[in-house]
Amino acid sequence: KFTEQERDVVRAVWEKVDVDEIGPEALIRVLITYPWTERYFGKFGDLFSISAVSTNAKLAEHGKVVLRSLGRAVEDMDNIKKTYAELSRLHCEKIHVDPDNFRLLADCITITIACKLKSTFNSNVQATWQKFLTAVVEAMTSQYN
Ligand code: ZNH
Repeated sequence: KFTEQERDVVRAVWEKVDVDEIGPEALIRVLITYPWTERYFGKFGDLFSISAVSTNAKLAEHGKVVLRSLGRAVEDMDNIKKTYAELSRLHCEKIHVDPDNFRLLADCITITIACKLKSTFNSNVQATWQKFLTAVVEAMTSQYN
């Protein structure tokens, strides 16, 4: 499904990603841009104002968890669906996340990474990275029925 060249591109992007920085930033962008996503994070406390969002430690920690989990897909690009089968079930059955949100998060991750990598994130890199994240989104959606 992925060519050797595409794998190299994805790995090169991932090497430049600081999970502890990009994770919280991307998740905060989701909440700011799509405010209804706050409903999933009620137990993290008050996220209502942007300043509260950007200083919420639990939310930041969760952003790291989500992004770290993306590393598993980078490591095994042939088995992305299998890698996320259990997580997909968890989001469907326990957390009840509307799967449309996976695409929104993926886009916010791409924006956050692009803003960091600047010119390194050229059209070719963007297209390959997007293809990779689309596979992740599909895998996260795979156990919904
Ligand atoms: Zn999620 C959880 C991943 C998306 C919401 N997540 C989680 C976890 C992980 C993840 C790893 C942990 C689990 C355990 O613990 O076991 N996610 C993920 C991924 C993705 C996601 C990979 C894509 C790509 N999520 C998401 C979204 C949302 C969410 C979109 C919404 C909006 N998650 C969530 C929640 C949770 C999770 C709410 C739970 C948290 C707590 O509780 O802590």
